[in-house]
Amino acid sequence: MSVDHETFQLLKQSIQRFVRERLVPAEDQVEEQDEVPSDIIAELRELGLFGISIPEEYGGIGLTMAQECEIAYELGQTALAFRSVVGTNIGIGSQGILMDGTPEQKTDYLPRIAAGELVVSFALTEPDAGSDAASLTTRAVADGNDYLITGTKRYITNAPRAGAFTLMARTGGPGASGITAFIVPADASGISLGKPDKKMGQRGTKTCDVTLDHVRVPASQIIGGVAGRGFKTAMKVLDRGRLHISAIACGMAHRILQESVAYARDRKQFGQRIGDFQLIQAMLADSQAELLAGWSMVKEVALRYDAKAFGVADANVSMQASCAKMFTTEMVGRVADRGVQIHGGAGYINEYKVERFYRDVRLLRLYEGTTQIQQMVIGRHLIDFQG
Ligand code: COS
Repeated sequence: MSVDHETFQLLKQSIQRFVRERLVPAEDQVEEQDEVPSDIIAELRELGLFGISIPEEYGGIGLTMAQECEIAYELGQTALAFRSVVGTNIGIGSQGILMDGTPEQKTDYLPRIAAGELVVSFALTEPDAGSDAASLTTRAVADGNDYLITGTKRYITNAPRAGAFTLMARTGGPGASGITAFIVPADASGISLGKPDKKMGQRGTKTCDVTLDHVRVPASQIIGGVAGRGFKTAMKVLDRGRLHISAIACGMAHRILQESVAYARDRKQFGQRIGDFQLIQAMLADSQAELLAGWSMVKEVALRYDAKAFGVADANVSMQASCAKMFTTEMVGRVADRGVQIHGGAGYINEYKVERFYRDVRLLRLYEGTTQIQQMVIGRHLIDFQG
């Protein structure tokens, strides 16, 4: 699955133009209204952005991971709420179905997901199961040919927009092997949504609790049709998601650096541009070098990901995806911090973009696995596998 170089360049240029001409000018509106306007969501759909990672045979664009990261880099250069609208369809919501779903599940769901007709969310996290995902307690109990699912899922991105959830629930005993992945329609009886979460940043993104009370789903909704494989599906999805987030982090670092350079050229103190002071240049240089390091890492790991059979677990690539996620999300935190510092007091004022980007990027170090979880994945790999 890949798109030829020329077609890809045209797609990338159209996304670059869309980000610059349509999304960047709408950032203030999203920040003020805490909502991505519906006409922009329609345009994201027309551009095919919901389906970039889904193969052409299912109606998507079928980008490789390396290509997807380049698009994510572009989308990272504006308020992260726009990316979030399409993010679960591109990544964590759809990929479990694509990697491990039955042929029927793929033909039934993927074309609608790719078209953006169906928004799909990933429901793994629970009130008492965050980093320790294998301890989740949402229960799916067999009842004839169905399962009855009961439990609460927390911080579920796009839940208020979702038409379906790829949801991990326990069908067996404790630990990872007792977990099964289901596709659960959002309108199933017994599902209720919590109040929208009030977050530190990323205004316009939609997250909330999803509570399931004896939600009946047929056994045919088990991803791949086999119980007990859900944890591995979730981990493979997260490996991929972590690379996508790494590319977003680099795109955002690029934008913050641009904002910082523009301010440093414009702002005058002590009779000259602050950008002419070496202490300001040092901060800009550190950010530029770290961005280049992070982006080089993401591109390299994405190529290695593509070199493996799609969806097949590879401990080495998982470890490298964690390296990329850890480095780039910490990197953008430092870039944002320097961005605020370069802006001085103005950097603490909401009308300057760096103030909100500083809040927005804080989440990147938390979701799809905290930095400490990435360290654990890397550390364990070195101790257990490295020759
Ligand atoms: N790909 C495929 N399989 C994987 C895998 C991966 N990346 N990582 C682990 N597995 C498999 C293991 O091989 C193991 O299989 P076996 O029992 O057959 O050996 C099984 O899954 C359990 O793995 P492990 O013992 O490593 O599980 P742990 O409970 O120790 O958890 C971590 C591993 C901590 C890495 C996992 O829980 C995790 O990623 N937590 C963070 C969750 C997260 O990112 N949440 C964000 C919410 S979504 S926005």
